[in-house]
Amino acid sequence: SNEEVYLELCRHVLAEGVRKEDRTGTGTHSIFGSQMRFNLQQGFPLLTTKKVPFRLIASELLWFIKGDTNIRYLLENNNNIWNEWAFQSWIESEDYDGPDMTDFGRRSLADPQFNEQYKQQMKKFKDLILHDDSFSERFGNLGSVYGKQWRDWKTSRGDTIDQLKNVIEGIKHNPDSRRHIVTAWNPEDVPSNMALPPCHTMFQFYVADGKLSCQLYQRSADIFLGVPFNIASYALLTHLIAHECQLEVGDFVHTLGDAHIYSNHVEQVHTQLSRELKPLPELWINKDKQSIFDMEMADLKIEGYDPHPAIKAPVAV
Ligand code: DHF
Ligand code: TMP
Repeated sequence: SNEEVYLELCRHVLAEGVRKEDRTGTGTHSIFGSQMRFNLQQGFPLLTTKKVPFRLIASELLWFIKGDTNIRYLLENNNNIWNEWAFQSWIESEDYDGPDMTDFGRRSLADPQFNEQYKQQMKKFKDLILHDDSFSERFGNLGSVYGKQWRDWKTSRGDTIDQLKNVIEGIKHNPDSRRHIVTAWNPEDVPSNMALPPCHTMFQFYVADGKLSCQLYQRSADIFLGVPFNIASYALLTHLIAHECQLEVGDFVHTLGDAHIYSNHVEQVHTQLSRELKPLPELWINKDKQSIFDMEMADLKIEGYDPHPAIKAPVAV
C-alpha cells in the first residue's frame, strides 16, 4: 500500500543510516538520497500507523497558497507547528526582556523548571501575535519562506513572480510542458532572510493520460515528524490543482536529500513500525469551488480516517 513505502524508509534508515551530527545538536541516523512514490488513486496518503492531524496540514497549505508568511493565520486556526521559529526571532531581539531563552528547544526537554518558564514565555508570545498588530508584524513573520517564494518571488528587475498561478496556467494551457516548476529555494534569501531555509525546495508537475502527478525535491527530511506532514501536504496540493484543472490525480513522487531519524525519535519509530496498517482515508473537496485560491478549511475534509493513536516526539529546533 501507499503507506508501506514510508515504513520501508523508516526500516532502511534505522538499519543502514549513518550516525551524523546536525545543526540542532540532537544527532541523527541519516541516509542521502531516497525516493517514495504514492499512487494518489489508491487512497489519500495520510498515515494510519499513527494519527497525523490533517487539520494542521490543510491550514498550513492554505497559508502557503495565500502567500502568507506570518504565523498569526496559523494561530487563528489553532495551528502551532511554526511557533518555535518565530519565537526564536523575538527572544533574540532587543524587545525581549524576559528570562534567557537561549537554546530553548534542548533546555526545555532537559530541565523541567526551565520548561515552565519557556511555556509561560511562549504563551505570552502567542497572545501578542494574536492581539497586537505591530508585534505580530515584527515577530510573527518568518521571512521569505514558502508563501513568499511561491506567490511573490522578488526579481532583480524589481517586480514579482507568482509561480503558483503561473504553474496552474501552464498545466491548463500547455499540459505537455516539461517546465511546470515551482522553486522555494532563493539563494539570495538563504540563509539571512528567513527563519528556516526551505526544506521542500522545489516541485514539478507532470500531465499524462489525463492525470496530474507531482514530484518534490526535499533537501532535508525529518522522517518521523516532518515527512508525514510533507507527504500529505503535497498530496493535497496535487489534488487541489488537479481539481481546478479538471484532471484526475496521478502519483506523488517524494525525493529526499538528507533523510534522517533524530536519535530522540528512534523509540517512537519502533512503536510505529510494530503497528498494523489500516485502510487509507479519502479526501473530500467542495465541488462548488474550483479555484485553489478560493479554498478554505471548510472546503477540505478527510473521510474514513481511523488511525492508531498519535505518538509524541520532541521537535528539534
Ligand atoms: N524542524 C524539524 N527539526 N523537524 C520538522 O519536521 C520541522 N517542521 C517544521 C518546521 N521545523 C522543523 C514545520 N512542520 C510538527 C510537524 C510539522 C512541522 C512542525 C512541527 C509537529 O510537531 N508535529 C506533531 C504534532 C504537532 C501538534 O499536534 O501540534 C506530530 O506529532 O506530528
Ligand atoms: P535544517 O535546516 O538544518 O536541515 O533543519 C531543518 C529540519 O526540519 C530537518 O530536520 C528537516 C525538518 N523539516 C522537515 O522534515 N519538513 C519540513 O517541512 C520542514 C519545514 C522541516
